Amino acid sequence: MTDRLIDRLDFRGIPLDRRTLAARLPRAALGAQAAADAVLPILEQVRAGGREALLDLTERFDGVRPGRVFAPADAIESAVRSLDPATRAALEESIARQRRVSAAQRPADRTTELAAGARVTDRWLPVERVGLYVPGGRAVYPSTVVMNVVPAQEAGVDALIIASPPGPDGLPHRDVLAAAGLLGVETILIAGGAQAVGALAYGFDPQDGESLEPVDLITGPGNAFVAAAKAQVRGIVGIDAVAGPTEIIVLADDSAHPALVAADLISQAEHDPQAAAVLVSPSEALLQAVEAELARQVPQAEHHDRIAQALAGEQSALILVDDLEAGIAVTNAYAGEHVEVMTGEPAAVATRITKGGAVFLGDHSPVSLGDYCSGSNHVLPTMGTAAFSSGLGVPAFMRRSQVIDYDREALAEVAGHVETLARVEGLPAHGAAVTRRFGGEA
Ligand code: HSO
Ligand code: ZN
Repeated sequence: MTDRLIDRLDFRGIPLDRRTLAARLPRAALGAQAAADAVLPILEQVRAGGREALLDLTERFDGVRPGRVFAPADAIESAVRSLDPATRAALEESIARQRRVSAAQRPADRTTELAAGARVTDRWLPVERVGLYVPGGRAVYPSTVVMNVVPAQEAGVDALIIASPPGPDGLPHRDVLAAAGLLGVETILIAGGAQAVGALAYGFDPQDGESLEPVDLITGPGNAFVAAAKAQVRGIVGIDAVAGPTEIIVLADDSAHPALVAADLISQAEHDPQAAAVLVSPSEALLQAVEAELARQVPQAEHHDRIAQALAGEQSALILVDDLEAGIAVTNAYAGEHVEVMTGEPAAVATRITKGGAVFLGDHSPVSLGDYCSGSNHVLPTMGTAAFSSGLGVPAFMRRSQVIDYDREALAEVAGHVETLARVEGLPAHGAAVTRRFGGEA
């Protein structure tokens, strides 16, 4: 940390290759090992001890021992009933927009006819059972319930289990219950942290009338322990991603409004002292104006301490580049969770932003719109993983399996090639399995 509000980095004149940029880009080294070590015994305790262990761990980490591990139906119903009308309307709008975009993502089965009687079909199937982690703690995220549940439903997932830690009343936050209720999710596991991830991955035997079948996939954001636990159970179950703190990178030129750029950087810094806020610009004047705006806006923000910490952290910076070309290269190398393009002709520039979890164009598409109500999903790849992965959406809740259907003539046509390749690989029984179908011995 420095005395500055936010670091200034000068990238003018440097080579823009991957290795140089990777070494210079502002990114915190997260101490994943400590969290990994901490979650191992917790996962083992849940695996071995089932429901009782889950209750013990909830008592230890959340300071409350719920009477049951699943939220009762009447608690969910009452949370929906007591939603204030504006919150309900906002959630319903968020759900409706998320549902329209999700429905459009449903992949279609596709059959390729390779020859007469030779067909391969790519068949998409939903994951059967999904556990959705919804964090508690510093912020309450009913919006995250929407972002996880809606694409899962549109994918056709059979069973959805939400896991979320209890507050002092022994239940997940009312707004989380209410969002689940609005979406028709009935199974809510009252558990957070690594213990919740363990319970979803391993399930538990019946005890006091409550049991859980293991899930196939766990999605949703969480703190370092949740992320470490997800990384640990990956392979036993699927996971969406190992999510890090939220990040925003803004690519802006002189045409950008400094007050808006600053407001957007602050909006994501508000999440977490570890959140990353990065601005890349070829305009020294813009960087200065944004810095002045930050100095003006941060003290006015309710969560100014957290925001100031996030901006002052090594993960945040204002970066000066030679020109827009260099700005695009730096932005792609960063591969941020959220990328805002605040330049002239943002749509044209954005076609060249090839690495970003979600890309927000121009003055009227702020990240906070995407967090709640754009129709896009806010569960997005962090820490540069946008280079090889996608945010949550319908495909994340589906699997593709291929169906192979050849008739006799079609098989005869390629039989010789199969036999040749089998011979080349020293696997003659492979060739024989084909030869036999035509009355031959291998
Ligand atoms: N910006 C967060 C999501 C969120 N924001 C939830 C508000 N609530 C990570 O994309
Ligand atoms: Zn946000």
